[in-house]
Amino acid sequence: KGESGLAEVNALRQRVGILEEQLQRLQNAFSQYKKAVLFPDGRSVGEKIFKTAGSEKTFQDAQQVCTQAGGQLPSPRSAAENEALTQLATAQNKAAFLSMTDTRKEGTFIYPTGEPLVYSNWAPQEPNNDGGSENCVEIFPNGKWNDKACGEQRLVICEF
Ligand code: 289
Ligand code: CA
Repeated sequence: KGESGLAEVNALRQRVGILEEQLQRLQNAFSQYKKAVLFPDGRSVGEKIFKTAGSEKTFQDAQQVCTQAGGQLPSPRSAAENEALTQLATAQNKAAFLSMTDTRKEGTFIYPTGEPLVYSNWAPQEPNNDGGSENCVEIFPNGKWNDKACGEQRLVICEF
């Protein structure tokens, strides 16, 4: 009984050792893939990945591009996420659309889920609903936000 118990423990130790090696190999491969996928137009922040294809589209078309790719337009929920988007906009020297809109209720910006903003980084005097028709949000290369007409063409960045 005692001897067979020891044999079982040793067999389990060997299996754990093999699993640890396999996990290490997977971690190394994953880290390599992340670097390749993020170079040069992606950023990883927490569990989110932001990536731009470099093209400029209206809000509706940008939304379609992102959902088609299995992602969505970016919803920065923290300064760290906003900074990651800022780096992409700066690299392209272009303003990009964010996901949020105030179409349902003027002045109340919400995420596509309907949830109100948990973070914002408006430029001074914004949002101002200029001309009475600015229901979308752009992020400038300096990271500040402006409400903007959804029909304008802006850099497409998707969140995954
Ligand atoms: O059409 C008006 C926009 O281009 C922007 O013009 C000015 O920069 C500011 O009034 C902005 O708020 C506005 O979105
Ligand atoms: Ca504005």
